[in-house]
Amino acid sequence: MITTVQQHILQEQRRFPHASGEFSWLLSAITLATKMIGSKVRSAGLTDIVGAAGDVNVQGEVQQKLDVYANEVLLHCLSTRASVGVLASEENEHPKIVGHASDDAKYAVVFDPLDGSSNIDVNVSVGTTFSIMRRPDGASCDEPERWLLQPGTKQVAAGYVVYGSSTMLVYSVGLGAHGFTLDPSIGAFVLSHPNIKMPKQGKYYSVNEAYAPSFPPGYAEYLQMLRDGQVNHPYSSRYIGSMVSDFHRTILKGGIFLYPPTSDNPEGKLRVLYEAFPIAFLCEQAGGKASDGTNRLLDMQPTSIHQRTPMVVGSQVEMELFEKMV
Ligand code: AHM
Ligand code: MG
Repeated sequence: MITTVQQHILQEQRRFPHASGEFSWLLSAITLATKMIGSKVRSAGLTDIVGAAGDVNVQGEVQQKLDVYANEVLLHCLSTRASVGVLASEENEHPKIVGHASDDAKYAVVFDPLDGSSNIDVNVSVGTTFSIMRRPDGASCDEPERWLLQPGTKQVAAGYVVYGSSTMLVYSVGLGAHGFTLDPSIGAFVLSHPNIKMPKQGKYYSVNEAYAPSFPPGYAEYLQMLRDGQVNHPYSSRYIGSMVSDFHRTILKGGIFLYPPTSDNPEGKLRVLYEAFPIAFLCEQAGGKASDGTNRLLDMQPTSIHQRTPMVVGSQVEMELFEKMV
């Protein structure tokens, strides 16, 4: 028997006594949009869509870069859901207050429409990340910051889609992390990885080692210990440079992914709201741990929409050693 993501969301919703169904309707906007994005990503080499936004193609049409397309699709699909009042994207400086944001809109959605998009030109996997927050009591439509700037523990749902050798969606509403693989023959995300549990320990660490000289104290020694086999076995490294793909491997195989502060990015590179929070949420839901380098990442109280943070996520064994050493 197959379970589609739509069925799965409805089943999860039944566990909440007052569920109205509008939340599953909201999530269906994300599955629709990501299927549209996935389809464009699949044909990226064929359709002139690779390259800089604003270039004019042979038909004289202005080309749209894939990340611009992905952003527009998500904004459009989510704007049609009456439960959504505020949208924020990596691609837009300011949040969008949705036109019909009547007084009953309940949710804010934040996303990175196409993370790792510099990898598209060379046919490497990219992804979409998203997080959903509930509107705080009394927050009006013209104060979107109040909707958005909440600690990661307040996420009501989060997830990512990885456009890899297959397209996969991993999401959580706080009842475990579940993975779905897009079956292109029927156009549906089908449950393939129920209740993902990250192994307690993995074999790989994942970090951009070119920046190692500027990592804060402790990081170099920590990575050395992993390499030396001082933690049960010697580690190998894997770094795609596409966070969703690097994390997807980590959640399935265990290990650790780090984006520490560096001299170029002293606050880290990844964005709190739509990159770090959803990944940290899924990591914890799968039994792993997530840190901002010092504290539990999900406890962070963001102060601006595009704020960055150092990020370290992974399996229990690696994370506990990290907390001790760094
Ligand atoms: P982007 O949102 O501009 O695509 O940047 C985020 C990406 C992540 O996917 C990845 O983990 C990181 O940048 C890689 O950065 P670096 O090249 O500095 O290692
Ligand atoms: Mg990004």
